[in-house]
Amino acid sequence: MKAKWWQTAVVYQIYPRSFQDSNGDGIGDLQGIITRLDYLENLGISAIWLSPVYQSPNDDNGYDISDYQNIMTEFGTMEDMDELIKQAEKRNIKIIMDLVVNHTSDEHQWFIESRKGKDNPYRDYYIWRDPVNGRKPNDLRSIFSGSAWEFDEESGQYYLHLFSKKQPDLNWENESVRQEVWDMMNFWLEKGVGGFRMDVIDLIGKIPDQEITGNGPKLHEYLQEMNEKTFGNYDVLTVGETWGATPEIAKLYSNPKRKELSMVFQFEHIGLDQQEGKDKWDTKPLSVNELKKVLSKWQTSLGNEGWNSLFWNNHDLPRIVSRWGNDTTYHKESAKMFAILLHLMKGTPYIYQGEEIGMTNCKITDISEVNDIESINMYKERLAQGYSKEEIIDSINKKGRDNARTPMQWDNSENAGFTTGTPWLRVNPNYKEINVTANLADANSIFYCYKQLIQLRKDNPIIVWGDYVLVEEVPEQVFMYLRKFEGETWAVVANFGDQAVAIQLPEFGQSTRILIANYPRSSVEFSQLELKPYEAFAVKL
Ligand code: TEU
Ligand code: CA
Repeated sequence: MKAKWWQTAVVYQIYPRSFQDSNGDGIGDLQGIITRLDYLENLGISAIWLSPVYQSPNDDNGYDISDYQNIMTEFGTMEDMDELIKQAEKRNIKIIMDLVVNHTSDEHQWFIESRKGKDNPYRDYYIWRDPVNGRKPNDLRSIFSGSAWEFDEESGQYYLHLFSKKQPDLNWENESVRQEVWDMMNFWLEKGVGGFRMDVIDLIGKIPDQEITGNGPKLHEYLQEMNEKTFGNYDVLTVGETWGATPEIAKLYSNPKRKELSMVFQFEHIGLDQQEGKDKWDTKPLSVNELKKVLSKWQTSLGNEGWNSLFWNNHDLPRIVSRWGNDTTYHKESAKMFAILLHLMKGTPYIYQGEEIGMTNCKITDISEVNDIESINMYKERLAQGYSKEEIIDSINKKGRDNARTPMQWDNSENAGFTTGTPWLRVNPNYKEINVTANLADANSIFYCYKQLIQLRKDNPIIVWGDYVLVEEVPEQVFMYLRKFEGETWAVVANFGDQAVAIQLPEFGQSTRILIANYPRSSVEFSQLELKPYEAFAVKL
């Protein structure tokens, strides 16, 4: 079958605020990104997912948009954006925009109008409700702590915000809202963008009066309308952020016959260290068996009715090498183990800025060091609930989003080469050892492991199309799977732990056709195979 370009692509996510500052104000910007396109071309990626760069008061660092068709002043101008699209295109790199249309900023013109009064033509662009018995309409909670209802004195009504108070939810039942979104999306498509990542798109079908938020009854109707009215006529990548997706739901979004999206981000694997029914802050140890089961389920459930995305990291998640790897003794080995394990699976891989050089979490000791509204709101809420400051700071160090947002570490000069000014968020002190320059100078670096994996995907259809089979007769900490395609079989083996482990699988024989490995290895003898801590490799059987 003819592959879609995004089925063989690897996507790189840039959080612009933290990627590269070009004018010394301590904030990353578009011109800074342009200066780093050669680096990304060298890595071999085919597309950049750009976190929001639109006008925003930055209550949620750009995920609160006040003008979808103008560039955030701190990031540059629309001319810079046009130049980025063009310069990327020259390097065969597409720009995927971040579409945040579940909500806007409260400083968007639509909301400024809407809150003027009940008879304003924009009133119905948002979700306003009367008090019930003098109280908020119902118990819907904001993901950023507290109630999802904010009282507006002016009109005596509440408005809905599933995120911060400055992020009022749009009313998707209103076809004028949908038309505004289509017009805005077509503005960007006509500029030649390569697609959209769709922020919390599973929420746009919400029915607030029934306290339904994700996967509402009209969600897929809206997405089919969106496809037909905007990107359906373009060869673009669309990926929905759908926290609650199961494989069955993922098929609804990504079955090509349904003309909705290319794929979704599901989060089942990345939530495995969260206690059942609790918040992200309430963690438990990861079970490697659970991880094997969940990832294998996703690898084998979609068939040709959908397409997987593959990721460990993004701007909302702690850095995987700190979260589930070993960012000390086995830093390089475990970072490469995650890369090898994920990039040889079926689906489109996403690399989050800094992942390719093994950037780690960055501990804080006091809430004053924290930028992220989600962490700050949780801190206040849990302090009021009686949690100790130590427990809360520990939660933030484990799962806080700032871990992913410390500036990109380019070299060992001051501020890691990110800025000549004062960085908006602290630079991780380990930049002296962990940085791009050091990686490029070391043939055995994490960077070259990612570069090799990206090239393997380009050269070997088995990675894109091969059937996936989990190998179960191995110790719990060993994650081993096969890929099979047109008579060829690859085995991918990963020791997901800091202890050496032996496996005996004589039926797999032996091979010297090592495709990639994170320790020196010239052959594999499966009848007696000793794996070093975090050892990972792929071999042709
Ligand atoms: O995130 C959706 C979302 O729910 C996350 O905030 C997640 O629940 C939380 O961070 C736990 O890690 C998207 C964007 O990726 C995020 O950056 C925005 O803050 C959010 O939507 C609102 O736009
Ligand atoms: Ca700047």
